[in-house]
Amino acid sequence: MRLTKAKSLLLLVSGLLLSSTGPLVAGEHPSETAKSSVIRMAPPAPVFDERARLAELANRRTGHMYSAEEASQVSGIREIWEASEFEPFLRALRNRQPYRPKADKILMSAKPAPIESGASSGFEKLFAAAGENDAYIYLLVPGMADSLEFRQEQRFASEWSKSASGYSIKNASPIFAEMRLRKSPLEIALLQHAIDISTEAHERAWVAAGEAKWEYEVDAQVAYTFKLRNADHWGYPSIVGCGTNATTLHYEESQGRVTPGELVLMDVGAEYDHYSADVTRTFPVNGKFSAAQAEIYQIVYDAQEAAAKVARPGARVSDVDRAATEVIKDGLLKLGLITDRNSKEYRVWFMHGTSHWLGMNVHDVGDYGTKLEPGMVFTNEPGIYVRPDALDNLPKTPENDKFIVAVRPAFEKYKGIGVRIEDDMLITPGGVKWLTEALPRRLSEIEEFIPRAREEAAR
Ligand SMILES: [Mn+2]
Repeated sequence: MRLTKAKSLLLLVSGLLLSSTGPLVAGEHPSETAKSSVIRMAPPAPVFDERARLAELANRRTGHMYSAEEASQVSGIREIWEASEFEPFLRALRNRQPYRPKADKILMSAKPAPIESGASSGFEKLFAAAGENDAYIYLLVPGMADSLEFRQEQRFASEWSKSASGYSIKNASPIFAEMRLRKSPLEIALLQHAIDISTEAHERAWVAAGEAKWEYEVDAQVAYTFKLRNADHWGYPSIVGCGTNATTLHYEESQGRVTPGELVLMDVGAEYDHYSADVTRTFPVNGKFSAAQAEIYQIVYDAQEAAAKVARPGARVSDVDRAATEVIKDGLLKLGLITDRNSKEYRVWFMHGTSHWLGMNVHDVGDYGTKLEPGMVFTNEPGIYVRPDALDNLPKTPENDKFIVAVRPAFEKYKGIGVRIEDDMLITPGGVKWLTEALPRRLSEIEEFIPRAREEAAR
């Protein structure tokens, strides 16, 4: 079966949507998938019925080159001109001159062309607003200066604001961010496929870690699986850290030893057709958690469970974060790694947030104050990191001296253990769906899976 994989480029500066498409053969599955295996092979890529895809595209601005009629239907905009009219149009606006292209440059219009003499030009209200400095031009202009991606728009905005035109530039990015927060069924299918590829990558890496001497050998299984399953790329640089390297949040070097008895923290996610997975597991090299490793692991696992319980329509990401954090605090207090659960002490061991939006970017756009709605996707990723230098790096204060003395015995016991578990969560009408549920997560499941998969690989 053949399918066109749409690659789209949106260019908003002209007010027109331009898109380019490239063909891709998909749907037919690589031969290796047919075999039954302990490792969960990614299922075939989603193939969309052409009519369903077009219907979908009528609702989402991706991939398809719109006809003027389709563009009008989607946007409600009833005036559509050739992009070449952009410059003369803006020049006229600046001079408060009504402007209308020649008939052959008008792709769609609600008005007759040209403007009849004596008739209203339709520009009176706009020019009046500009006269009051109350007219706006919307562009994608991110806050950061010198953006590579939006250089054209930024240049335009800076040129435009040099003259007192009465029109000010407004950033359209929040409008797009708002649209990207809620995923359609098609977007969710693509995201799920990125997650399925990532699941297979994790499982292959767990098998390889049994024989590997170096972290990059484990990492190589991830790169291999992404290629094997036709992922675009990784969604973000892979993190594969063994032992104390697991306590470094953005450890991307993969240059360390793989040592039996240690844990490996793997935060890897594929990107497929623009959608990125974001998945972390922490597993024992030899397949069996030590008692101390298991204690830390179980707290992080319980924190995830608590976070998932409060994730439902109407809740906020901050509620999810709070639920996970409370469990982490209780656990750290019990282990003796903090002395006061009502303080910020837990931040020494859990120094990042629990969640971020997920979609076309691994840290997707969107307002974190938004109430959760069906179709929103975010990560659930608590962690505990007992960095060997954590206590040395605390500012020298009397409070910290007391804290260090109090937690020293527990610190010595858990030193060098880093655990993060990260799953991708879709809000549904009834609560939440774990898009990453196929990848073993419970401690006993991981301990059961690893020897079985390694045995199969050895056969
Ligand atoms: Mn993440």
